[in-house]
Amino acid sequence: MSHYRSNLRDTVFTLFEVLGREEVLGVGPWEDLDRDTAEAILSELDHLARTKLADTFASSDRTPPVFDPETRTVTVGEAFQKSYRALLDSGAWALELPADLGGQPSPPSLQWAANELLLGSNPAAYLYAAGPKMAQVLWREGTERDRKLAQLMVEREWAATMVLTEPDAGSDVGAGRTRALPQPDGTWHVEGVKRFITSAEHDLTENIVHLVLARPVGVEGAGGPGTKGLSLFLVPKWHVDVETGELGGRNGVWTTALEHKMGIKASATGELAFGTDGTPAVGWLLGDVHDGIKQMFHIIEYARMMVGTKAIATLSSGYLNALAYAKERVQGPDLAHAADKTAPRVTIVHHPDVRRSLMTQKAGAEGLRALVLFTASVQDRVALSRSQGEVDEAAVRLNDLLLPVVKGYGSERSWVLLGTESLQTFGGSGYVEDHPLEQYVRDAKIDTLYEGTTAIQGQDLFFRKIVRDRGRALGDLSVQVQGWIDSGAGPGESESRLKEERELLQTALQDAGGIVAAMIGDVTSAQAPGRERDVYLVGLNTTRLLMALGDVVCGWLLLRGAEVALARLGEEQDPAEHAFYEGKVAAARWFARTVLPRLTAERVAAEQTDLSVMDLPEAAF
Ligand code: ST9
Ligand code: FAD
Repeated sequence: MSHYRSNLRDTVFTLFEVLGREEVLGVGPWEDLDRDTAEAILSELDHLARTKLADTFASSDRTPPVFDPETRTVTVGEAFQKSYRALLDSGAWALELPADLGGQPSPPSLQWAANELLLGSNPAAYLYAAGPKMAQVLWREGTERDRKLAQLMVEREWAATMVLTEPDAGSDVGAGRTRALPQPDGTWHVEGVKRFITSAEHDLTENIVHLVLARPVGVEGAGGPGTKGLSLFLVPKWHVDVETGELGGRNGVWTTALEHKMGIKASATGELAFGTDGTPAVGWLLGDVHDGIKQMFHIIEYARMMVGTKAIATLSSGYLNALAYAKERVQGPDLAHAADKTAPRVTIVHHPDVRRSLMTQKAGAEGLRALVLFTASVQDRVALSRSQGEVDEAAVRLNDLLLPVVKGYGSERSWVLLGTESLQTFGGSGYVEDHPLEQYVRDAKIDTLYEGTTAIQGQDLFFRKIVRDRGRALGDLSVQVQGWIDSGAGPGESESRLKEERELLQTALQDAGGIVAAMIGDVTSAQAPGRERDVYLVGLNTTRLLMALGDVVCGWLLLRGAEVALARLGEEQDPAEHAFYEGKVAAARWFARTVLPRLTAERVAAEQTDLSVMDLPEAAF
């Protein structure tokens, strides 16, 4: 039995019945796609996910890649290699590449629907297979030379890494000390040590191209302090002649150790030393321009969406595994007959507390899926306008606003629900290796950490995506949510119009607005002389706002789904479809009634925030 339980029915429902994605199929760069083809692609990838990808999820956790300190190489298990091969052979990566780089372009909404399946079934394989996708950045930002390298990365399926973190530069990327020295032939010698690098070394591909942030030295106008002084260098593991594709000697970049981690053990995370053993680590400056952090953020933005999607994919499978167990496991009597010691024992799905837990998981997983696919549908707008040589500014801003929510809120909610609810449903059996939950919980923890911790996502959301944006994207989103609430006004049955739930959403929207207003007040007062410390009040609430906004968006999207489902329930349905739509309505109502009211307390907490915790001496902690 596959560990991975997908929910393609919900994906198709969200994509087409709620978000109307047919709209973008058959249009512009996606003129060759229609709904049937899109569904066929998803169905094929779903099969791959549940079979060849899922097959090695557990075994590669138990026998992770091995580092040989003598040769400084990493060996990935043979079985895992098969999953990796199957993933590349599926061509799923091509959905994300432009046609001129060997891709078969598709709308981001379809890409992220597909990625959920791949990330949920075998996230490590997905990470190793990122090379052809990363080639896109070279293709977009690079010189002719870089573009040739990009083509090789795609044609020869080379791996790639994103290399930012150093021992003293994690969240604070701008503290990085790795340097790059210009050479007379136009290349650069990179010197320094990076740590925690995903796919740093392995034997899955003939070459690995490292995309490295380093600080150029002795170059006028470049290499200053902070992130703006960083440039992006392409440092291949093996030297390569980009004209012929021929590999040369070994470049001076070596993995010096692998981390022993809590989870995602199949994904090799290594320390990378550049130019430390006497051989220079030769690199090229991407695009021959010193614009490293901006170039790297093209990858980071993608990777933040990816990490959020990985998190919810795991939660969804965790929930469906828990549901299957709850339908089989017999334990205890029905609560209504508990006084009768001879009452028949029932499956645990009969117990109110198990139902509470299952519905919390279902609403969480389906709400987060809707958040990912809604964000991806905004990316459809961005990509479509770009393909016409235009920029849909409003869509760009809205996507920017939603990215920290997908990554930060998505990963936090997923990890907590996986641990407190999905694993819990199994009782002690959840804690042992017979079921995938113990691995899910270990593997999903990383999602709140890499690609910027939750704290970083909260700050990004408030300072960059709200304050710096002057609230435009947030205003646009609020108008959309308010529009949906108002669309239910007027005569008609309150039941079918979700009247009570609209009121709950209205209150939640106002509460989230209240949190924003309190924070804007604090950020404004911090501008006044002597009030600089008021910015701490903001810092105490950024994570709270991230979570509150996520709740509002998920609540809204679930309710939009419930509205569609209610309409379908009025039609003739086969029993499975009827049950599906009933479940959609139930999950949305559950979320509105049990999650959204909590935002009122969050607003009060935000409004009452003071500086006492900042005034407290460290010794008192
Ligand atoms: C990691 C990898 O953890 C883990 C998973 C491995 C995944 C590998 C495979 C992934 C698949 C990849 C496929 C690729 C496909 C690509 C397709 C794409 C075509 N948005 O605020 P400032 C920029 S890796 C955009 O002053 P500080 C911007 O240029 C490690 N840009 O920051 C800005 O200039 P301006 C991950 C942003 O105080 C400039 O930065 N590590 C954004 O200097 C400076 O901004 C982290 O994520 C943004 N949201 O530095 C580090 N924000 O303002 C987390 C900034 O003029 N730390 N820029 O526009 C942070 O993010 C910090 O906030 C900081 C602060 C470093 C940005
Ligand atoms: P720190 O930055 O030291 O943070 C410690 C704590 O302090 C966190 O809770 C953080 O939220 C908080 N904190 C820090 N600064 C602030 C602040 N200004 N305000 C509020 N709170 C703050 N990096 C790469 O470059 N490439 C990779 O491929 C890669 N893969 C990884 C794979 C794994 C398995 C792991 C564990 C890490 C990986 N990373 C990678 C590194 C990862 O991105 C960093 O670990 C992450 O950005 C956090 O940095 P740090 O670990 O140094 O924590």
